[in-house]
Amino acid sequence: MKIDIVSVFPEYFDVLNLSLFGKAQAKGLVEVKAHNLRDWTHDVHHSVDDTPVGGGAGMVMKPEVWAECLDELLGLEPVAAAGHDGDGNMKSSATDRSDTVSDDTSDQQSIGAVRDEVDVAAVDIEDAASAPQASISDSNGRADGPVLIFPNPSAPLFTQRDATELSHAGHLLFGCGRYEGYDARIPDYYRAQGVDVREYSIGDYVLNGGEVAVSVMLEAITRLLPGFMGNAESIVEESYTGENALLEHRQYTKPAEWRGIRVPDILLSGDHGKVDRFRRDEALERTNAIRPDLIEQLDCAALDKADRKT
Ligand code: 6GU
Repeated sequence: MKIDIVSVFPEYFDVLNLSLFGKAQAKGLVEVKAHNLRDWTHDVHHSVDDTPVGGGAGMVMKPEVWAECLDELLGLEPVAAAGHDGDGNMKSSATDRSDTVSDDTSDQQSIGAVRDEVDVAAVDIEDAASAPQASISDSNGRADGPVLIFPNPSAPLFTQRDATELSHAGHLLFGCGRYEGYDARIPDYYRAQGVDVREYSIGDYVLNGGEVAVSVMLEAITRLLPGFMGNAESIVEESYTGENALLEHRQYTKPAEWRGIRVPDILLSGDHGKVDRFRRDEALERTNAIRPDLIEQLDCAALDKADRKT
């Protein structure tokens, strides 16, 4: 799986060289590269943001810089090509447009030229709210097309279902927003180009930027890759997986009694049927108490006869 991450703090992802993720890279399971968005700027200040149109607090990430970066990483033809080489120097091309190298960022200069050519799809909010957002269309392995993912606190929740689906992709490209977010035309534009674009929130709280959210999604996705984890079974049995997503039962190890607290006797009985039943009951009870929303989503057909009594 090829993974590109774009951020104004690419060093944040240095931790990916450690631990399980580092081993997965060494094994060739994943190939990760964190890019600095500012490498695609052309102005002396390397600016990536501007004030919100319509007013309001904070800054919004500019579409032009993102577009040059994403066009390149997605392997799309550059539209308004003011290129650059690896040293950040300008590389002139026949299609250079003076406005892309200017520090001036008036509204008319945004992606007007691009917008004229592309019928930006109207995004249906109802559709966006109902997961999955799209489908990675392959039956038995990697999909070819890249998936472009933007963390966004105002987007649908990222779930285990999304992690599972994305673990089948061949190329993931994460775009980390900072400040108050990114220009909404960026995802719209790439969707209109036929790119599989996802926007996800990781929970109902506010973070300063997309970096932490991307780390969370990346770990949830890559640990599902065959060979990533030592023990494949530990993946199957966990919470939120499978048709029947319940919180997991509680776990104990030896000794049977510790500081006066005993492990439940049934777990010591050696009767696997009883142990399974005990664990299943506990999973149902705990889910009902802690996450009743998960019980509501349960498929009734997935409950067995014994479950109905509890
Ligand atoms: Cl994806 N981004 C930010 N900035 N904050 C968040 C989030 C994402 N998900 C929850 N909070």
